Amino acid sequence: MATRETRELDAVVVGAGFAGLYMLLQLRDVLGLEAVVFETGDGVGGTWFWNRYPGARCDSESFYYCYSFSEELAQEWEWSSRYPEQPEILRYLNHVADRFDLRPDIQLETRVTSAAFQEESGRWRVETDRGDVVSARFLITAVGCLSASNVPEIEGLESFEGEWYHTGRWPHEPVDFRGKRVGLIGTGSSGIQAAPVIAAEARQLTVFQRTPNFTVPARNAPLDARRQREIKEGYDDIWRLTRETDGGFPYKPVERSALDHTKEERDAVFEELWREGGFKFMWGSFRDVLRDKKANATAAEFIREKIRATVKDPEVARKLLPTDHPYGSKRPPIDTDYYVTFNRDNVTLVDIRESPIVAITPNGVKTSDGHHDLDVIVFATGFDAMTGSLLRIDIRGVGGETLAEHWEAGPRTYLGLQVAGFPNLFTITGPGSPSVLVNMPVCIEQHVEWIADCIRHLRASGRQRIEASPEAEAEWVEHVYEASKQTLFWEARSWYLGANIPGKPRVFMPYPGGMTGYRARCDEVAEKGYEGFVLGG
Ligand code: N01
Repeated sequence: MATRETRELDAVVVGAGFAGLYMLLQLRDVLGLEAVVFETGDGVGGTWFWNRYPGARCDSESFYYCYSFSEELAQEWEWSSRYPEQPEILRYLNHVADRFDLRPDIQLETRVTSAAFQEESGRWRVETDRGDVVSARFLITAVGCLSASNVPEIEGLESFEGEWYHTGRWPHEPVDFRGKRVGLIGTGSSGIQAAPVIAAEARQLTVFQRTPNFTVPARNAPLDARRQREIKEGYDDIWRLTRETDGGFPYKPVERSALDHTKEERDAVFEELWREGGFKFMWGSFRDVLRDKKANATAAEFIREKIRATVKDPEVARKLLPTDHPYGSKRPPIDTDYYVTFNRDNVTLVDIRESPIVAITPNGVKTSDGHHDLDVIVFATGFDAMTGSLLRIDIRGVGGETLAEHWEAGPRTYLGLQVAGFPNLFTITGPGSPSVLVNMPVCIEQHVEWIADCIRHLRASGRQRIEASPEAEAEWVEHVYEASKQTLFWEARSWYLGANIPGKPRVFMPYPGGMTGYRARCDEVAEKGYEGFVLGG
């Protein structure tokens, strides 16, 4: 394990979530390197360690929201339900850490504070808040795309006399809402999962909504023995499909266009998928829902009709109707009983576009048209996505340039894997990679394996250094921008664009060109001797 003296290692991995655990396994057990993982939390699990809020569960289905690299692991692990709750996913990741004996090389409760590239040695000097100083050839970030939680600066928060929490930094001890008046700020995926669960327990729930969201029912259910068997027997097919599809989902892409069908025909398709539940509504309905405004409008209107039909009070229903962005241009949530929650007597919806939050007071939230008395405030206000978790580490590359300086006008990477001027730094699911637009474990495994192959290649060819060229980086940044222009993503103020963080540059951060093309491009780059990278040493 790491000590407080300077250690010489082959690699440092930052973060022990899905990405960090598998990266360690590849580095240590496949490549035979000496590596350490530094993890801030006092347990492994990353996102699934921190996001313990009520109702937190995966909104991808369990049978493909997991690792595929070990068939034995897949065969022996049994998911209880279609969408497992956060504790079950955390148990899975702990099982992985134990099963592959990863813990001896993971140092918990340790935040990496700085990493500086040493030009003379070609190594990274990494420091932590526990006083560790490590020298490593490779620095690999596995910090997660949605890890730097965003608590908005609202005047008076420090004066609030009740309890307040952020969904992404939820306490380990249960939070007791019984008999309490709870304010929930934010209606993204987290808020939409949390609202029904809090409403069922609290005396009163007040939901402060800035942007109404489109959400589709999850239809969670236990996995019965027959389904368990199908999943295990289907291992090869499932994972082949996830590698062949743009979203990393094991569903064959649909060919039909929403515009070639009558409203009745379209609605029949949407209705069937609404009943089935989950992301398939988006991927498996019509091929152009996410690409064509008119096609998108048909799905959006179908969901709005569902809201009108579900929510009894027409004024509340009106407030819940999303009208200012296309469906899917913000990351679409999946819910369990979200809209129906607004029929409860103990739930109030406050539209903070109509009556903005003015301040937090010692006993609640003051809006432009009144005061809401609260005992607890839950911020479901999201994250400084994709860049926040990297930029809070003081990372310095060649010539002492900081990553913050390099990314002043928005993140710049080559393939989302490397940054020009930061040799031997790899960013798993970094900005510029499909990452958050794709089933995460699929793109994590692709990155980890690509990075491991790259390091293997370097060692086999006697090289010690790899760095994205500024030209390749510039071309990739342009390519990501051009690909994003073909989509509807620019039509929303979303965290994909950094629009949720005041002052953050508006850059479309993930790569929207699809996982299959992206995977092929990464493979081609490697086959061509790491085209676009400069290899040295
Ligand atoms: O965060 P969000 P999230 N005042 O940014 C509002 C993943 N995830 O934690 O839309 C008032 O989506 C904000 O309003 P607006 C998933 O990728 C996965 O919910 O910006 N309100 C919005 O309503 C997801 O996309 C799972 O106008 C403010 C909300 O807060 C990502 O994490 C579960 C505000 C933030 O929504 C983030 O989701 C949960 C302010 N100052 C999350 N600032 C799975 O199940 C922000 N808001 C796998």
